[in-house]
Amino acid sequence: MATHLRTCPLCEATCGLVVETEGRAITSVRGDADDPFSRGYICPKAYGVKALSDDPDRLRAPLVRTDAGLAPATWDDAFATALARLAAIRKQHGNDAVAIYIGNPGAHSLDLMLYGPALIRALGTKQRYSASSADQLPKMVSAGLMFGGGLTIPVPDVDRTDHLLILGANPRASNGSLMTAPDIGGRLDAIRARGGTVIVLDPRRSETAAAATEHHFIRPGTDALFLLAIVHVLFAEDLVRLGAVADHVKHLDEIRAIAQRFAPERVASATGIAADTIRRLARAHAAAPSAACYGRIGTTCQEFGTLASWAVDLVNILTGNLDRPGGAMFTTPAALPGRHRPRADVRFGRFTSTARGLPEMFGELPIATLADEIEAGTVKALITIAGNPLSSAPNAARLSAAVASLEFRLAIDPYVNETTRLADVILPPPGPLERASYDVALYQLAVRNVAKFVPALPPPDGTPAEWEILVTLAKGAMGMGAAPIAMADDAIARELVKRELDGAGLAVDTNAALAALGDRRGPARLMDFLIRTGPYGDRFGEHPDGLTLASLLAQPHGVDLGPLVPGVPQVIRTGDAKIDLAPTLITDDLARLEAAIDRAPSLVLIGRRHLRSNNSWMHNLPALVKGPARCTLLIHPSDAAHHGLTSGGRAELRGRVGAVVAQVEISDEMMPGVVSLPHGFGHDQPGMRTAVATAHAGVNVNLVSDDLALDVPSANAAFNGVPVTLARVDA
Ligand SMILES: Nc1nc2c(c(=O)[nH]1)N[C@H]1C(S)=C(S)[C@@H](COP(=O)(O)OP(=O)(O)OC[C@H]3O[C@@H](n4cnc5c(=O)[nH]c(N)nc54)[C@H](O)[C@@H]3O)O[C@H]1N2
Ligand SMILES: Nc1nc2c(c(=O)[nH]1)N[C@H]1C(S)=C(S)[C@@H](COP(=O)(O)OP(=O)(O)OC[C@H]3O[C@@H](n4cnc5c(=O)[nH]c(N)nc54)[C@H](O)[C@@H]3O)O[C@H]1N2
Ligand code: SF4
Ligand SMILES: [Mo]
Repeated sequence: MATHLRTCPLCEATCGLVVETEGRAITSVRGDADDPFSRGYICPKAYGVKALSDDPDRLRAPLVRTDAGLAPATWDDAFATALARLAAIRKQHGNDAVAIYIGNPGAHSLDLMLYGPALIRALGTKQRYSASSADQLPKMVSAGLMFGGGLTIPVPDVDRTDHLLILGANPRASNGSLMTAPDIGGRLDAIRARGGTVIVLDPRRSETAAAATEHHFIRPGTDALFLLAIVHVLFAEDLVRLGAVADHVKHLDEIRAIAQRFAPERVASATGIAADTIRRLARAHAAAPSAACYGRIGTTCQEFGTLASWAVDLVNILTGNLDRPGGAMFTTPAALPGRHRPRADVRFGRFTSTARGLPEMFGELPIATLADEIEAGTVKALITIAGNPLSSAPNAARLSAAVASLEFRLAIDPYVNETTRLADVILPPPGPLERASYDVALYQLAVRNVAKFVPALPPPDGTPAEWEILVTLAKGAMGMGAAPIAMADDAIARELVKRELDGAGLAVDTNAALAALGDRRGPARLMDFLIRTGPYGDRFGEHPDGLTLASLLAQPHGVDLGPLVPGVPQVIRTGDAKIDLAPTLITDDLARLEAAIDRAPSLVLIGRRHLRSNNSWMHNLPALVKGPARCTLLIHPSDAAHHGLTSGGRAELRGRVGAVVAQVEISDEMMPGVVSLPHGFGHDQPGMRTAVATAHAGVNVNLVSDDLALDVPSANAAFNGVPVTLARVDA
């Protein structure tokens, strides 16, 4: 029997877990009361760690396609097949014929964060995709242009704020996103308990809205209009105060001029929010001792995602709340790759997609155009890692047909799901404890500065760790298949160290740093380096009491490095160190927003999340799918009556690209004119090996979401606000 202190990898909250094992079996999972960040909190999904470990459908060995379908194979054979097929395709069609897609768990996996880039570099392909362009890309674009870094995203300082304005987020179900905050429900309760205010704008009275001080229905896709009207009032009533960042912003006059166009009266009917309510909310935000504005999926996965993401931060900046306690603040993460690179303006479009000419952003193309690239013949093979794009991408039917037509498909994934059922080779990562963890990405977005490293348990004999899978593929793709993994890992470590030392101002050089990292290998060595060169690090002896991996290992519950601290101008990475209030790529999109003011689709579709679910991949865990069906079409009673629908009955939901038949659930928590269907369902595709999920299949909402409905500046998928029609389906 053994006890392990872990970090839950199942959402962005990074809760500390105490996991007990007997042999390889997990016997219990509970919250770690001594984790300084989560203080014992866990949600029901934490038990998913045990369920995942136990799941008989989770792959323990590779599968390779034979005439009889996917069949078990040895690791050597699976790697050999994958590398030979990829090599042949790259030789015949060039590197760009192989596309790679990294899904959401990539952001939660240290192995993938640190070694995914090595595989991408080895493949040398421009056809790079990820779940980012079906998620937070609009926020990355606005943060990149305003603050100089795609993840230089201000985080609401929830523990100290007096006033929190939430748009399009439901942290009481999602446990928070782009805001790492274990027990976010408790933290929101605390705002109200100390006399503060929580205001939610959402087309659904979500769990978060229901527990807020105030909730207002807002028409999907109109957040930018609402927020610009707030900005209008701030200028009109002389409430603009830049506070601490006053000397660090540019283009304030442009914003004043833009705001004039968005009087509350002009946007009231489009947003569904009365002009006097908008004025009152603007005044309250400006008057609060501290206030934060926060937007999430409802503001990014929509037609005006970049404008809405930008406007969220305009409100933070113009009310003096950026970079002040209780406002929206930047983190000071302990470990952050790329932190010492020189200031430079973010640039997009270094290359474009071949079919639609969409620009590269942060090195990637938008997932909504992958089907175009396959149909155009540019892409012949697809590697998916920790992703299920045939479930999660818009116009899933078209993408499925395109992926089925490819010459070769490789997946790194523990399940045979909607996407991997089509794969030619599937390489499964080991179990949830058999990986190291340090949340490099999520701690950059945490509401406190924290650090916690968890070592990996060794996988069963003969089973590679996920980073070893990636390194094996990377060295094979570089024609160095015979080189030992250790040698390739040394080369990867040397490259990272060399790159990161450039500009770090440390006395140590690459060789000395590598020598000081000793005999650690894999993610542990890279993390030791990143922690030591970070702001709390020992800087290889310059600050002997500073953090190292060894000192983190000695504090296995994690380390609290304190509340967020002001960071402007150092954190601003734009070329001139100024915050750009009016980037042209964003303001150029205002004409499209204004053209939409008078448009009034009669019925639109939005998404939602359930506490016990996680995108498409935790529906095979019995404890989490128990209870009433989750994949229901929520509809307001008046809309249900209009379409002759009854609760428990069925309705055909149709958009431009397709239709699904969903179970109806009538509820006045919906705004009239808006229906909600969650994503990540439809687990009844032929060839899937997910017995529990298939028994709770639901339908895939992305058969209805439109791959042409994009947020134009970012080309991110607009899942929310899809125009739809409804028809009753009789049994
Ligand atoms: N209509 C609609 N569509 C949406 C959304 C929406 O709100 N509405 N949300 C979008 C958002 S925000 C996101 S993030 C995407 C998610 O889209 P994806 O990332 O494409 O899909 P997931 O369902 O997260 O699938 C994750 C996959 O990773 C596998 N996996 C889990 N852990 C690991 C691991 O450690 N290693 C490896 N190799 N694999 C692992 C799982 O088995 C699963 O197959 O969906 C998007 N799609
Ligand atoms: N339990 C659970 N937790 C999760 C996930 C999960 O699937 N399940 N997924 C994880 C992932 S990948 C992500 S990205 C995060 C997402 O985290 P959140 O963004 O907090 O997640 P959602 O619950 O989708 O909340 C989005 C809200 O936006 C509303 N909305 C839709 N359209 C609009 C609009 O146009 N304007 C406004 N103002 N609101 C709108 C919806 O009604 C919904 O309440 O959650 C993560 N955590
Ligand atoms: S809130 Fe997220 S990190 Fe915490 S236990 Fe639940 S799933 Fe895990
Ligand atoms: Mo996401």
